[in-house]
Amino acid sequence: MALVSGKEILNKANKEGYAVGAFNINNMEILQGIIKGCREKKSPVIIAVSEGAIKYAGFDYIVAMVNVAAKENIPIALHLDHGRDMDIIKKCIEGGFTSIMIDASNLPFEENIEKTKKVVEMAKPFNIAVEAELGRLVGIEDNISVKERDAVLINPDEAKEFVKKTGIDSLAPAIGTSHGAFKFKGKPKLDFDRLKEVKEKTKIPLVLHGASSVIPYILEMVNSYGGDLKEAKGVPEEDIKKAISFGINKVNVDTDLRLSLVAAIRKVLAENKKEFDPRKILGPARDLISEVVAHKVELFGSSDKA
Ligand code: TD3
Ligand code: ZN
Repeated sequence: MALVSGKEILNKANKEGYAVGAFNINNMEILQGIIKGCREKKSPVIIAVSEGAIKYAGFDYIVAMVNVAAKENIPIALHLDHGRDMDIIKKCIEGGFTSIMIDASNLPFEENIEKTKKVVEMAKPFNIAVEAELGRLVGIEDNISVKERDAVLINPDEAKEFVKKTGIDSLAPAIGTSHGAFKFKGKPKLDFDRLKEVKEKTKIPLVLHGASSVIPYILEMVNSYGGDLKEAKGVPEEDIKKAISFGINKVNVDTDLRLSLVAAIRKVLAENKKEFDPRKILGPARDLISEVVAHKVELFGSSDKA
């Protein structure tokens, strides 16, 4: 199969009420781990690449690797995550990506609309899906006031206007998650009422950023083999399920893959002080990533949707 447009993958998920994982890659082992997990579960998948990952691995390496992965018998989209630089966005659109996120959420509302509209126009002739973001990605906890909440999270009426004016294919609403391994100090609290309202007002595929769970057994592994990430906390799996039931169709995961990779590497190195074969060090990391990804796509409901 050739790479598939993100539109195709997400419109089907929206129609049938499940979510597809968007997993970030930086190297070959992470990509192979993701693909193995999805192949086993017969799940479609979105391979997400940040501007930083493009700088790290090189644009041509990323595109070539993901095109090799696309020979698999499952639908795979190649997605630019948090695109901010118009030169990189242009390069991705012309260079074989099938999905683009334009992240202008740091700009004032009208400027976000203008910049997003430009990217929608650029992507249109290529049938590339465009995702944009509204609100700020900050962790929301139990004790936050309504006023504070309204100041940072997505406004459902603005969401409706934004979708209408830009013509985007999917929207990432800020509803209380954040990136990284330290999402909440207290009890996590996603704003599900807001999410529900955004879905009712826009009806398009919605994207949950900052959706890693910081899986307890992986964190335990990191900490018990020499790591020090004691206070790490992510989005509980039941909250992910709930978010999907309220209209999330794309779940972004990077941190859980990073933690899995590091947990496995730490274990091998701690248990085998004489080991220096990269295959013995990175192989178990790749295996653990595929195990975690297989578990996630089951949770997201995309198994057997390939
Ligand atoms: O866009 N991403 C991936 C890049 C974030 C940097 O880790 C996400 O929304 C996933 O967030 P996370 O940190 O929860 O995996
Ligand atoms: Zn994100």
